[in-house]
Amino acid sequence: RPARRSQDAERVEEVEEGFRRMWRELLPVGRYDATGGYRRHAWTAADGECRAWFAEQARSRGLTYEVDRNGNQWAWLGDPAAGDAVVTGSHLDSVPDGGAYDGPLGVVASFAALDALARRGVRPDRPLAVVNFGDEEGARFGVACVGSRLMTGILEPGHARGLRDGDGVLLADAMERAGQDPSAIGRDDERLSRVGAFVELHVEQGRHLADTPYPVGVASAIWPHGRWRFDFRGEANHAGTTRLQDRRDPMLDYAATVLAARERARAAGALATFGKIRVEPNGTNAIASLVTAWLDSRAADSATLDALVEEISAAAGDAEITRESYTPVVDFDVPLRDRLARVLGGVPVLPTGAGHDAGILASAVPTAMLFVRNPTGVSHSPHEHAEEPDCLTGVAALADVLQDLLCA
Ligand code: HGY
Ligand code: MN
Ligand code: MN
Ligand code: MN
Repeated sequence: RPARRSQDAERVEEVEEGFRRMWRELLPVGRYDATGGYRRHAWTAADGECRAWFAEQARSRGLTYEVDRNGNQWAWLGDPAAGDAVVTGSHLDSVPDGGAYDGPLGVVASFAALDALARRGVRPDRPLAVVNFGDEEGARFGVACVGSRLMTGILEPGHARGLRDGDGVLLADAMERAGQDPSAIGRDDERLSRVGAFVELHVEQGRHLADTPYPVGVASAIWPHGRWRFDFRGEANHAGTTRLQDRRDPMLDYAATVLAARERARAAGALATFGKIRVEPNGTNAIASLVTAWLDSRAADSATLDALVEEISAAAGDAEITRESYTPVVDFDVPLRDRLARVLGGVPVLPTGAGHDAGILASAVPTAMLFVRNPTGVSHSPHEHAEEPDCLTGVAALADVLQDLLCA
């Protein structure tokens, strides 16, 4: 009995060491020294390094490695074509100056969970895959979850190819330069039909678990959310000679809209954020000719969200407004999420305002999410954090869930 226990402890120790090794390997990739945050934008060199790391994880475990038509990476245990696969994973790209955990924790935990299953001697009856969805954050081309949206047909391939980054580079060209054929992107029913269930582990981006004794929770729903571009037009002129009454300064309309968004969101019990702007000509001593600002808005239900964006738009005067993306409410598969909560012995089930590839996959296959406790709730910031013991509990929880799904 004691001998058995120490063998089990050794196996757990090996899995945990593997987790730490993978974490150490990824930590320097795309790190921005000034802040300690990450810039791993889709189809950049840093993203390429993350993708090479993923391919190496697959190779070193003897898994079958594939890149799908939409640039998502897959590592398969078992026959990919057998069908009814259990798939786990997340993303490796980041927001500008993002944290280390948002995305990578789910991918690293997925490989570590596979290691745990191997050490437990689990022989799956179904294929099992780890996936890295491409361009989850949409930090470069503006639309989030590009890889999963293309695969499920939610994003039209022609529209995706035509998206441009801040330097005017087409998504199609960026993909091509990274070795991915942009003419092949689009809905991938064949691949989707192989997936029986998808489970994404993610660091919690909020404080639901922070004040509980639970290091892991299960997601119930994702708030509806979207992105809108506001173009406020004015007239460039000299800052030192143009009388105030003669100016057409779009910065004023922009500022008024930001304040209105804050006030209307507060009144609606919802969220509205202007986190990115572009100003032309962007000179200190010139009145702006154009302010482009991006609104990210989210609410518990779509009626509230739609009404809020309507009100903010009304406050924006004659700004030109373009909806760039919209994700309706996601209710995760109830039998699957109940099953996860049961396997984990009754953990909190919580909603989130953050978007995920799991939210996109949920439209096509039974999907669930696990959240790992975030002690501060901070995310999309270099200060994002999760305690290592909580991450390791997440790995064990994911392994338990996968084992249950694979062997039942
Ligand atoms: O923006 C989001 O909600 C996500 O983290 N992609
Ligand atoms: Mn994120
Ligand atoms: Mn994420
Ligand atoms: Mn001058």
